[in-house]
Amino acid sequence: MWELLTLLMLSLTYFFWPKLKSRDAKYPNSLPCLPLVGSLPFLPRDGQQHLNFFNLQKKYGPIYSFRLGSKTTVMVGHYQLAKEVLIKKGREFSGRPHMTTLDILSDNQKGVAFADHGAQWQLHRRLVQATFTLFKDGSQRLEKIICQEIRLLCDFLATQDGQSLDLSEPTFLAMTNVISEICFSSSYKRGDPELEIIQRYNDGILHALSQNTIVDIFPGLKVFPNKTLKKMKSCVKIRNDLLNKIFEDYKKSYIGDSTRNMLDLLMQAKMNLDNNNATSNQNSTLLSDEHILGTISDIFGAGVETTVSTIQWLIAYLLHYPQLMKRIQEEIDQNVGFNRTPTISDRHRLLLLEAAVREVLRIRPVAPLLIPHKAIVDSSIGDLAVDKDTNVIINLWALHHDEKEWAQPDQFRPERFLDQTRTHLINPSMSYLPFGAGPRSCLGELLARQEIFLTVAWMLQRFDLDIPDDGQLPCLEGQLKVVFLIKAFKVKVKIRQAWREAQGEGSL
Ligand code: STR
Repeated sequence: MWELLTLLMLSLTYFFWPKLKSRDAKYPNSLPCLPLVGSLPFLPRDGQQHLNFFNLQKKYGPIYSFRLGSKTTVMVGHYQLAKEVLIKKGREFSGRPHMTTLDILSDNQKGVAFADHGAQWQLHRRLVQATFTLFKDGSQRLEKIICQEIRLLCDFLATQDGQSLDLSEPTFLAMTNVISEICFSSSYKRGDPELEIIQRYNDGILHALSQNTIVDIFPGLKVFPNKTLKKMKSCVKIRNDLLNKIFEDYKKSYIGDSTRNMLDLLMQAKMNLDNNNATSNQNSTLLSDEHILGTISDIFGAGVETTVSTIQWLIAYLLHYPQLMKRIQEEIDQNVGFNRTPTISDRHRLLLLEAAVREVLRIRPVAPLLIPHKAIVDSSIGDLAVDKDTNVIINLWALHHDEKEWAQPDQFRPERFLDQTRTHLINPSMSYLPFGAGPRSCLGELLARQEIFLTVAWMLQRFDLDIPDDGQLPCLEGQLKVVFLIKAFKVKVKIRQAWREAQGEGSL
């Protein structure tokens, strides 16, 4: 009996013990590991993930690893190593791991954000990039589309003069419309019931992703009922139904002769592939309806939640530092005045505002742990070996809060991004990658930077933003739901006296 049990234990240990690889290769420091469960018992469960992983650096150094189930994950928390992963060896680390929740969200790695390295990901990434070039200039100029939506947003805020409201709602409408113009050349009117559906499934998806479900660690467990997976599935279904309907309606009127938006580009690419590959069907499957939907839904999801969140964070910090808000308003008054609205070319003039945008992307990065990467070949980071199929997570939070790189990293100080004379923007540290870098870098960086800058510039030109009468300041702690979200808060919106006076005198 005992012999049998010992034999069983030994063979279990053999199968689940981290395999010892090549004898001389040095691997990253590892958290303790037990058979079967790996490092699970040694990983902190409470509190913010990115902070926990940052704290573990004190004990294990800037790069360390842990095992969950049968998967090894390497955590990287220093910019030199992070740049090696993202840029220098970007291709080698451009894979994406399968994760149960993300596989549901991406319909098994379709689309761009969560698709593994390969022909499909590359094609779709290129098509999204091509879409953004459609909006470079002319009547469809990105700036024009953004300003059109911000104008509506500000006109709405003017109707709320003196009231306290949650700005995320009207901002959500504006940003959804910008992305909807880019994807389908269409937009929503305030109050359209579809907006509420989008808002609800976005919240549901983000919530489900924040649950670190056990099935992502032990995928075998997904056969059992699980609340988070159920919620994810239902939200994804609602989203797919909604986007599919837009897609089907669009197809009915599509004649294939225009390229105005992302859906046009995707459908045209599909037709070209179909025509060229009459014999082999290989390539056109990369652009099946499901694949097209995958990419559209990634862009739709990524384009809204991220920007709305950053604008919210920036406004929250400005409420905490009213002096700074005043100075930004003075800068706008001096450089833009009241006879015209701010444009993207004002980024060279509104330095304090631009510095504040950069600082908020540092202190509250949109995705503090980016999206997990995966080594697609045997590789290395620094002088440490990393085997094929190892997951690699970049702790952007650690980079942005590195005390060696940032003086008092927990303080919001836009001046860091300005030179001594405050007349030039500078890059104070290399330890700063708010949009990632390399082959997986953010596709929407340009769009996001324009949206954030313009929205806040327009708002501050026209309104004073204040804490509501109950004196409640926004909480700056945040909650990691893939996107690092701020807790909802209200802002009192007042039309500026100077604006009123300028309006009275005519112009604009
Ligand atoms: C937000 C909620 C939603 O409805 C759909 C998506 C899919 C794309 C996700 C997006 C999410 C959150 C932000 C992500 C984006 C892809 C790239 C972006 C994760 C979950 C970032 O890396 C910040």
